[in-house]
Amino acid sequence: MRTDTPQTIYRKDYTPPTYQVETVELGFDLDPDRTIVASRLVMVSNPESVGEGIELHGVNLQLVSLRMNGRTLYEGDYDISGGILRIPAAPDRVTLEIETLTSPVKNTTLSGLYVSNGNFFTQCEAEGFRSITYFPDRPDVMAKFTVMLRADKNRYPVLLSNGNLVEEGDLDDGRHFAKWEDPFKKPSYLFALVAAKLVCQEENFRLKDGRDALLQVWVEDGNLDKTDYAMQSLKNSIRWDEERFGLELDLDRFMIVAVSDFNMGAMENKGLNIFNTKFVLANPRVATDVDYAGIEAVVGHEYFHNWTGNRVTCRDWFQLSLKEGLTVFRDQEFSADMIGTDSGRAVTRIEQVRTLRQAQFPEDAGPMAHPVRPDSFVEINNFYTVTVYEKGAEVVRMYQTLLGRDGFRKGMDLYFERHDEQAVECDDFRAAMADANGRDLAQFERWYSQAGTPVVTASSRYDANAGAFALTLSQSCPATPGQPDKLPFHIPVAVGLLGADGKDIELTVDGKKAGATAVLELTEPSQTFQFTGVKQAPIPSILRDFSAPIVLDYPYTDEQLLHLFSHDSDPVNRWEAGQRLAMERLLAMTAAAGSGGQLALDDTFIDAMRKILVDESLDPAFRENALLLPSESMVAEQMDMVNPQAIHLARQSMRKAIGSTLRKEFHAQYEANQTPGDYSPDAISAGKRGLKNLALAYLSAAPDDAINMLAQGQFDRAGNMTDRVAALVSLIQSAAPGAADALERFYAEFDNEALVVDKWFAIQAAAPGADVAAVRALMKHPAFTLKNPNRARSLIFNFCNGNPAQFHAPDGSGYAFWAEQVKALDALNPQVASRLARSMDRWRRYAPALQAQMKNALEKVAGAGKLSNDVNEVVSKALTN
Ligand code: B3K
Ligand code: ZN
Repeated sequence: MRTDTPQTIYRKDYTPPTYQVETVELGFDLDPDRTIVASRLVMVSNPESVGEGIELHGVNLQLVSLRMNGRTLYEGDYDISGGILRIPAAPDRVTLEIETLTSPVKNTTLSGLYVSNGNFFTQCEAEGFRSITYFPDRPDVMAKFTVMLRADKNRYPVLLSNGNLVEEGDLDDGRHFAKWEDPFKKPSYLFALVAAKLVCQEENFRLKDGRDALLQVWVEDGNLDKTDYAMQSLKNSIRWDEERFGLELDLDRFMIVAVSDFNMGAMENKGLNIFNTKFVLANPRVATDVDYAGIEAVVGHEYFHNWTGNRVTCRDWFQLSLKEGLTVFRDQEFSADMIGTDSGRAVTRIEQVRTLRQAQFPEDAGPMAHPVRPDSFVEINNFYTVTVYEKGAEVVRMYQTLLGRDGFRKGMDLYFERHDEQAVECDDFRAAMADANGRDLAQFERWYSQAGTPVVTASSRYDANAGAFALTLSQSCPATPGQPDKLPFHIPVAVGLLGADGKDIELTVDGKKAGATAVLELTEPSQTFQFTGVKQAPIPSILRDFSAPIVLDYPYTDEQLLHLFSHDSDPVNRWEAGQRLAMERLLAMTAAAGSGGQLALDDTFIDAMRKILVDESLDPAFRENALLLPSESMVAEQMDMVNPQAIHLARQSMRKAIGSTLRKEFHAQYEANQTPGDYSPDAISAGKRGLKNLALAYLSAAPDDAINMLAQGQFDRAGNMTDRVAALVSLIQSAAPGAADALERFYAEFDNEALVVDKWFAIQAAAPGADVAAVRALMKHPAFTLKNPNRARSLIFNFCNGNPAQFHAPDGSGYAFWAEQVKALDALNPQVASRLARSMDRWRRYAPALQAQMKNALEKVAGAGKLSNDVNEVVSKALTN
């Protein structure tokens, strides 16, 4: 959204709305070029407000008429400026009737009311509703909505909105109508409508209280063979929320609608979730295991919002993590519970830790760093971040770690008891957790107010005579923009001690028995915890299950890490030990590669990998994760001066060394983890495929004819997309003779499946040989378009973020390309453009020659005229912070 001067909005400036809206009646006469929106608002002045007059938001609207209590208002009775319509003099109770005009087909931003494949959709969070009609478009204004939709019956046979369908019928001129009523009051960001030619899979589902709810998954004709998993995930989500949190579906009907043009994953509109097709459509032919897992997680996430977000919503957008952090935590727990086993849970936890390190830690250390509850923003859409979502989920998880599962549940119950149908703050959630458990969580507030990733430095002393082990934990947190100094956090640090036999030592901490794992509460800058009754020098396993989103610094020796890697009963720390061993070596090899030295890898490390690989007592999914090396961007995060090509060289040669040394073992695992028969996305089968395909990838790192044939055979015969894609990637990675042909065949086979075509672009964008010229050539392909976010992401984002060695080409061609694409996207869709703009966040850490060119590219974008607030905020923060 463009305004003349970008303004910073501050949390401290919050004031309550001057009026509340009791009821909204909306009438839509839908036409792609010219949609008329008639709105009737019953508003009452808010006794809690300090301001006066009525304030309605509106952008890009053509006002046709405005009436207050039956009387037409003329300019002078109201004024419109800076996206706000003000009526200075208004009685305490008013009825406003507003008519506006919009052109959905011209709306390329995919926010507000827009057209995709000829159908109408809306996206209102965060501030899209104001481009549909004038309204107090803020989450603390909650109203009851009634919606009348009118449209051509042939072109738009399906008319949907929030809540219950109360009436439908035919009109003159081939048009028809549907009237929807949402029984719950809601903020405008949860409004939605769909007018489209779609088909649905539907089912009645018995809720715990005995009611039947109608569940529907709506898709374009031809996609009904891909809706089963979304439907199953929806039913699982409903059941899970009943069982784990006692929360029931509060509507008679719950709809999911898939749309191919969508800015993010999905949207939790009340009773009418709108989804990116990527998170709905799946069958074994077109979707991978990762896609299936994504569908389960996102369907769950949006469904769980029905309580955490919709029934209890945010007072203002600074509180976004109140609903997002909590709902991510809930979807994480849901996915883990769906697997059901402890080791399965651990694998999901490892994946969460990887996301945090890969994306959130860099954000927390970069120019856009912000607290989980930000204090200011220019464009709120820029703050739907990994910090608000994933770090926010970690903050919620820490309550559960500190209070236990039952204590956490008590806190949730109290939260709903106090705040149902209210718009509240993060502090209210914390208060519910504290009060329900009689705990003081005052210091815990700093997780919401302080940005940056805390560093906990640990040191230990063992006194053999006294049988005492002392663990000293000291915390600090780096400065972040606007926050030079930090106060100590309240950090739960889960710790176990391993004996020489690899077993857990029963713990007594500060005089109290604590079992195998003690949760230490670090609240001071530095604290020492005394473990007694320790009969042998132990190896500490610190931060088990990744109990807090911090960086742990402990002077582990290689021997200790190898011991933990072989024995730790905590699977997350067992994995972590392997990651530390790998990272040390990657850094050393990168340094060697940078100075033209030898890239050697020690046998001890390879041997440790071998042991895990062949350990049949471990789940395949765990073994896959344990053998997966830290990504190139994770290595970059560990360096003060990043040399992307050296990192690439180091990581590739490490993969090659492991692949060739463990060739026999990888072959054996490849054979042992086949999944014959019908495809099933369950965690065990997916884990086997994961390990098998990891084996293939390692083998392909040191390829020969036999290995190329193995990949080719898998590509030719695979019965599912997971194996198909893995084989294709291996062929391309090893530059096998059949690679080009396989790519061509893959496209020919799936050119009708947009989500598979996205994969086809993505694989090529991330291929080691893909330089800017190759990406530019792919942009000329008839299937490429910047207008579809999935397609733009598949090629351009995957190149800029997923192919660092090429993106950071020494000649600066990657940066010039980035600048061009940010500008081109910005003219169409600022939200998508602004995400791409973030690729340059860490420019200050690159080697000087690269750094200068990155800065130059940033300045080029910043200096371009007519930039959106979205992109402007990101590039100017990158240049100043
Ligand atoms: N709440 C939406 C995200 C809206 C993003 C607006 N730029 C999806 C989700 O988190 O569930
Ligand atoms: Zn969400």
